[in-house]
Amino acid sequence: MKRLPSEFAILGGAAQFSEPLIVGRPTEFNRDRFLHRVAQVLDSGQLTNGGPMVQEFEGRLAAYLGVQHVVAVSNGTAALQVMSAACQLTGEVIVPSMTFIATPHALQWMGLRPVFADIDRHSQTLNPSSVKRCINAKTSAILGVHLWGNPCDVEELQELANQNGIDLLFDSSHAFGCSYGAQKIGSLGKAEAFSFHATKIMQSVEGGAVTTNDESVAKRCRLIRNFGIAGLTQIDSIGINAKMSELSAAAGLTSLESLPDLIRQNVDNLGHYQRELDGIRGLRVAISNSRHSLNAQYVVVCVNEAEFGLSRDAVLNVLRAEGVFARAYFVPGCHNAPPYAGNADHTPVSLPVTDELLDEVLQLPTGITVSESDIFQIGRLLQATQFHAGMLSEQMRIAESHWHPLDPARPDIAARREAA
Ligand code: T4K
Repeated sequence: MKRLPSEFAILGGAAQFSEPLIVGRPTEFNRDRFLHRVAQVLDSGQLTNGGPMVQEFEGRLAAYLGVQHVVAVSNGTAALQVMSAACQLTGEVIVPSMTFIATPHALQWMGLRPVFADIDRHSQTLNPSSVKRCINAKTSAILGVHLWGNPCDVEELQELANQNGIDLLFDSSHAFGCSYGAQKIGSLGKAEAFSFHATKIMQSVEGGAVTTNDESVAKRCRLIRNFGIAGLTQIDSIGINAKMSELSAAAGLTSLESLPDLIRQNVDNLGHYQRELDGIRGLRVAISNSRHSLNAQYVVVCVNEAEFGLSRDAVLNVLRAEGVFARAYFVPGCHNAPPYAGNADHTPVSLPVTDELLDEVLQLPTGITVSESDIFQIGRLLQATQFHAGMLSEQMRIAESHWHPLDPARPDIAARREAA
C-alpha cells in the first residue's frame, strides 16, 4: 500500500508492476494445436480462397453461436462493410458514438452516413428513444453495438425497425460468447458482424465474420467477400477482397477451443475487481443486466471525479505509471472525430449520456495473464489513489510526470514509433 504521495510512480516512486498489465494483450491459445494446424495448411497447399480450414471454422462458429450462416472475413471492419453491402443499405444508418471508430468509419467508407444516437447509462448501448428521434425517410438501418459485450435492447430496437421498415443489424465485435437472455449473440436482428482481432477474446490474429439466419444475406456476403465472383468465368456483383486466410482460420479454430477457459477466467476476474473496488468512493464497476451472460473481456470502471477527487484521465496516468496500462476507450468519441465532428448531419440529437461516459470510463486489464493477486494490488492502488487524491492532484500539477519504462504512450517511445 502506498502510504505517501511521493511513493506513487507518477511522482517518482517505484512502479508497482515492473512487468506491465495490458488491456488488449492477445490471449494465449494452445501452441501445439495451432502449429499442427499450420502444418496441415502448408501441407495442403491451399493457403486462402475458401480452403478447408475456413470452412471448418465457419461450421464450428455456426454450431457454437446457434446460427445458420457464418461468413468468415479478413477483419471486423470488413465484416461491417460486407454486411452493409449484403443488406443493400442506403442513406443513413443509426449508430452509437460510444464505439470503436471502425463502426462509423466502415459505413462512411461505403458511402453511407453514420448518424449518432445516444446510449443508455446502464448498458452503454443504444437508447431506443434517442434512436427514434434520429429516424427519417433516409434511414435504412439501425446498427447497434453490444458494447463491452452488453447486449443492446434488442426487443425495443427490433420494434422500432419493424415500425419503420428498416433493418436491425449489430456490431458484435465485443460480444463473442455473450448471450441475450438464453440466446447467443450472433443470431439477432438481420445480421451481426464480429471482429476476431488479436486483442479480442476470440481471435484469429486478424479476422471477422458476418452471421445471419437470412440465406440471401449470407449468399450475398459470400459473393461480396470474393470480388463478386460466382464461378470460374462468372461474376455476379460488385465485390471486394475480404477473404479470411487459412492461417487465420487455423488460429481462430484454436482460439475457439480455449474460449470456455478464457470466459471463466474473465468472469472470475470481474468478480475479484468488484470485490476489491467495492467501497472506493467515486469508483463503480459497470456491469450489465444479470439476465445476460457476458464474456467479461472488458472490465469497465466509471470514475466520478467529484467523489473520487481526481479526473478519469488523472487516474489513468497514475495507473499507467505503476505499470497498469488501463485504457480510456473510446475517447474522444466518434462524433468528436473527423470527419463527423461539428456536422449536424451526423449528430442530429444531443448525446448527453455519451458525453458524460466519455469523461468517466476506463478499462482495466483482465484475461488469463491477470491474477487475483494482481487485482488485489490494483484495488489497493486505487484505494490509496483515492485516499491521497487531494495531495496527488496538487503534486501532479507541480511535478514532472514519471512514466513507466515500458509505456508505449511515453513521449520518447511514441516518437520513435512514429519515426520508424
Ligand atoms: N467494432 C468494434 C466495436 C470494435 O471494437 C472493433 C475493433 C471493430 C469494430 C473493428 O474490428 P477490426 O477491423 O479491428 O477487426 C484495438 C484493436 O485494434 C481493435 O481491433 C479493437 N476493436 C479496439 C477496441 O482495440 P487499439 O488501438 O486499442 O490497439 P493497440 O494497438 O493499442 O493494442 C491494444 C494493446 O494490446 C496495446 O497495449 C498493445 C497490446 N497488443 C496489441 C496487439 C495487436 C499486444 O500486446 N499484442 C498485439 O499483437 O485497437
